[in-house]
Amino acid sequence: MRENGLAKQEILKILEKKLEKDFSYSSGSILGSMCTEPLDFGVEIYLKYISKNLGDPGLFLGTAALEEELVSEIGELFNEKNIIGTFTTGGSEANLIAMRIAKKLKPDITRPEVVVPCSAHISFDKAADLLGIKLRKAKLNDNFELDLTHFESLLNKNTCGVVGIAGTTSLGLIDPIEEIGTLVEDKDIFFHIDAAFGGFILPFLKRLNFSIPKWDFSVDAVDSITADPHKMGLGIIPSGGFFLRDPSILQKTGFEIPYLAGGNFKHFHIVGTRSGGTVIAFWAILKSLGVNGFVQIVKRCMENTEYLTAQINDMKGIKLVTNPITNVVGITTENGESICKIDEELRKRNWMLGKFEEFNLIRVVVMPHVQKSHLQNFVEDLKKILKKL
Ligand code: 0PR
Repeated sequence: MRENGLAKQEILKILEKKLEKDFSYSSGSILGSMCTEPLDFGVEIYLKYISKNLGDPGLFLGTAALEEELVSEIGELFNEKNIIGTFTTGGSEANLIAMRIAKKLKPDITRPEVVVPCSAHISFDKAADLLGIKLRKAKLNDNFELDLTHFESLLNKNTCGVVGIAGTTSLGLIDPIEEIGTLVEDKDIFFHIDAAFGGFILPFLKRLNFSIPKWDFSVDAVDSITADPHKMGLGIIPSGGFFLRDPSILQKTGFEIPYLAGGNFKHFHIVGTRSGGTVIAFWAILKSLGVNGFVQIVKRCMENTEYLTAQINDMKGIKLVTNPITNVVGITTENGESICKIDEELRKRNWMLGKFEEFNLIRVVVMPHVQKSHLQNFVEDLKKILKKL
């Protein structure tokens, strides 16, 4: 560390140079990310309230009340107004919280197991590792949908939780949540939905008359949901969300910090100090956009998704993995060859997509920052690459 500080201008100049290597959302090359540029107004609010700490809610009573208000607004969106919930660092922390609850509610199970589809996000592997839970992974069918019969066969006396995904990481698909619900009802098994990605797009797709199966608290067996502001919610990076139907679970399984200036309180969090600014910003984003604002954003994402899928359908050598039901497009080779070569060539041209080797697919996520002109350039490059191969 330097003895004397540097002038601000100088620091800014150095930073600009050092961060030149970063890709930017506005350039269009980030095509495989589930994050996006947060809404400008949200950024403004975040900067204004950046020092609020929800790790000590007794000191920030207004912010804590705002978080509750925001949770019940989201509850309405997810079809159950009287939920409780809290904001996290992202979907991974929210899923970890859900897995911990599933284990805690079943103290008599000495070797707890959770059943997840094999398309589940890596955060479930991390949570299982941290919590000493055995993860049982259910297979997918040839069409990449969950094999329910296999899922059911993995349930046993050690099962403390099951997970369904509303908006899978690789393809944006929705698991058969009602059917999983039927498998676990009357079994006293905790049922968690990972809608980290889908949470803030599915309700708006429904408004646009897309056919979206039930995935939220409207399914009676669903106990909790992960839904992330920093994905389709256009929230500050990082911000995730965890929502829970039964408030008594907080009393049964929450942590306590008895010594805080603001007083003792029950909470689910793995972290202590926690951003209030991201929560206030998301409150403001919902107020500013309203349902119709989100619907317009989602409509544009879907129009761009349709443009891309039509182009892929017209190309020789590659094909869609499935017909997208959200703004996630999976691309694979027509003849079953590895997709890696195409991915490599795309990267050389600065197109950054997600690559899922286990499913032999590359993923474009048509986020709000992706413009049609970006996709047109991408399609041109893709055609050139395919011609060369
Ligand atoms: N659940 C699902 C269904 C997810 O897709 C993700 C992350 C998570 C949970 C975990 O969320 P956090 O990353 O907030 O903890 N999905 C993205 C993915 O793995 C994360 C991501 C975001 C990756 C931006 C790259 C990127 O540029 O694809």
